[in-house]
Amino acid sequence: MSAQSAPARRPRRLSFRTATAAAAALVALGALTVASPAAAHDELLGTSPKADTAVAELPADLVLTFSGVLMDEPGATEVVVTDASGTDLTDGPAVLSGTRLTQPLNTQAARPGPVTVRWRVVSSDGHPISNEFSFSYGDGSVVPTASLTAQPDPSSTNGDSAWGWPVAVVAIVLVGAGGAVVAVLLARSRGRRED
Ligand SMILES: [Cu+2]
Repeated sequence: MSAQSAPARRPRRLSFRTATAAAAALVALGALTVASPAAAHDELLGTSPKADTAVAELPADLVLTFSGVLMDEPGATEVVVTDASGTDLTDGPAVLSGTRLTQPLNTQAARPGPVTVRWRVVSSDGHPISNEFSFSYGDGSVVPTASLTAQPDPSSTNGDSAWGWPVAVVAIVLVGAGGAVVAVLLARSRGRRED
């Protein structure tokens, strides 16, 4: 190693350290983003009527069952039930009892066909979770729910919310990118030591 080249390398070594720290931070952030929601949030275990099914009559109560005892605070729970024309089918506020959320329905207002349910609750860990599903009643055909996370899905590790999967994908990309940066930087520093 010549004396002339040493000063020129100092700033490069500093930026290498900074880049390594940034890459490590990305990896840690990605891992946290993947791990925390899946570990802590409650999940919607089932609904009555079931998602993506057809029922003969609209029941007087819509029931959502969760994996944990939901937080019962003013404004924490919201259930919006509409028919194909957008008519509100709820009959008063949803009633929360432990893990069960019951939403009375106005059976007179609904027209046969698809019914869309949008729900938002506060999980037992204090985090809001939300999603939507649909079913149909009468002679209406079943409209499959775009997001299938409202029902238990063995292939899913995160049934918390509609944006759970995009977040997981971004996190995985971040982890991959961070790992690649670390690998490139390690390879470069190894090459530098050899010269
Ligand atoms: Cu949580």
